[in-house]
Amino acid sequence: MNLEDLGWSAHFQGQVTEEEWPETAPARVIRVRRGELWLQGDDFEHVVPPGTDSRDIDVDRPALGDWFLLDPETHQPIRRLERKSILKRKAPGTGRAVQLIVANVDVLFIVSSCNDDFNLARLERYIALAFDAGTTPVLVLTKADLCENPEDYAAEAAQLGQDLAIECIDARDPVSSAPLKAWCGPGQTVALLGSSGVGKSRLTNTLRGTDEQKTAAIREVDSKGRHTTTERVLLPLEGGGWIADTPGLRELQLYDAAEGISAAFADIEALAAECHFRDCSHDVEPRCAVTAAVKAGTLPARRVENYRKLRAEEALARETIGQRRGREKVFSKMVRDIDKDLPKRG
Ligand SMILES: Nc1nc2c(ncn2[C@@H]2O[C@H](COP(=O)(O)OP(=O)(O)OP(=O)(O)O)[C@@H](O)[C@H]2O)c(=O)[nH]1
Ligand SMILES: [Mg+2]
Ligand SMILES: [Zn+2]
Repeated sequence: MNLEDLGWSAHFQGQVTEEEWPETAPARVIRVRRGELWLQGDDFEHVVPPGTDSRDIDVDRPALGDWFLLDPETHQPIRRLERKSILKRKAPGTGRAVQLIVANVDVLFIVSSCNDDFNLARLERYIALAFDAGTTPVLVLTKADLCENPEDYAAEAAQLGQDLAIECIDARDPVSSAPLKAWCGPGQTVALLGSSGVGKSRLTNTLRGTDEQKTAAIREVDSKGRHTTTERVLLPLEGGGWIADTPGLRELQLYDAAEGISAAFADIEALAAECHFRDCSHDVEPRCAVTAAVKAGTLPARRVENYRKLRAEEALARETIGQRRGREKVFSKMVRDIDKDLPKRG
């Protein structure tokens, strides 16, 4: 396996000095299993045991897809290279923890099915997530074969962005899934995200021509998946790219994603620039270009509502991040002051 096939590029090479290069072996995290990091180098594999670092807010923790420089003899990690992109979300629950999903992804396949799973507001979250990470979103609508009108789903999804790539497929069928190969070229890293049961693992298998990833039929009563995939893994594609299969997400709460939200709602932000009031909330204000577009029927009210909701969530999260930083500052000053009071040693 050569490093380019693993996704190595000028972005990473540029972070390694000439002196350092002969003294290190680069390797990529291809599996995260109960805190263990499985590293793949050009001619070796190495497993790093779970770290003791339990800081839950730390975005510097290792993630699937990360690149490390290792000691060429012992294969111990020396340092992690700066990421090209990181897909992250607020960890489920009420805490403030961030969950890192996959690093160094080029293209995000946002997978949903042409059934009850399909939800525009949720798709908008995924699109914001993709843009925030600096990856290209592709909407993959599976189970087109089980649905009479897949084109209706595609047409609805087209509201979500003019240049958005949308593919309706039967994820079990290599011919139907073939258009997705355009994003899976040599050195490219593609990640799959979506609810449980939408066919992420099935599609992974189809694109790879294997049946390595376990899949399971969804529950008949409510079309919900069974959370079959339980670990994140990066798998090689035939054409030289890599694909990350991930466990289905029950919810997607954005984390520090203001830029992603702006990019996902670029149409609304362009209109907002025309509003009479600079701090217009596009609600009750007069001369609001956004509500005017809704009235004219050129912008769905649903979309504006979700935009406002995501922005409000973001504002709330931001406030607490700020408060937290404030607390940390006070705390570290306290520690310094305590230090000052201690008798000098030696
Ligand atoms: N008919 C049809 N079945 C599909 C399609 N995509 C997936 N399936 C089936 O749907 C079920 C769920 O697929 P999985 O690949 O396990 O779903 P997943 O997204 O990986 O689910 P989790 O691992 O739980 O997150 C399996 O029985 C698949 O064979 C499709 O496009 N058409
Ligand atoms: Mg799966
Ligand atoms: Zn307005």
